[in-house]
Amino acid sequence: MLLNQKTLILIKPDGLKRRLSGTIIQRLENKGLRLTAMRLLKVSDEMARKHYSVHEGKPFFKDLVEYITSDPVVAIIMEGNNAISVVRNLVGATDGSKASPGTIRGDYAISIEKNIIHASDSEESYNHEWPIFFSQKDIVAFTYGDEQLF
Ligand code: FUP
Repeated sequence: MLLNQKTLILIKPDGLKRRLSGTIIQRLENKGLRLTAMRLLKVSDEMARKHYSVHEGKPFFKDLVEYITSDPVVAIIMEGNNAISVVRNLVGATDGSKASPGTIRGDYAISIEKNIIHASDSEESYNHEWPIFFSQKDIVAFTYGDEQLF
């Protein structure tokens, strides 16, 4: 069990523009995850290329960068037990048309490009991703009033 593990979440432009930010944050909070940092921002070309650097050279890289920079995103760090795998399971498969019902993508996405949300897939990814969107001073330590219930 990885206690208080952090993960980087992006509500992508399609999620934001479809007014799904509140729903997505609610689903993650309901699971027992804690908000640790959050901001609304327009991703620059440089940030996008860095964030998706593992996909550089792949056929979809250009479209991916164009898409994530097209409109704002909500960038979030959430924290909790095994947060990286917990959030990946809640997010569902990459292709919304194949993601299981009950997952965020399964419930709200029907394509692979516009799939609503990004979430770190490993500690290595998290360590690469979070400094693109946040600095140390953005990380806020607090506890909800009901944490002993989770
Ligand atoms: P995920 O970790 O589920 O977000 O998916 P990946 O890291 O494999 O891919 C990152 C993003 O690239 C996806 F959210 C959507 C996009 N993508 C495509 O557009 N086409 C593909 O074949 C694979 C990924």
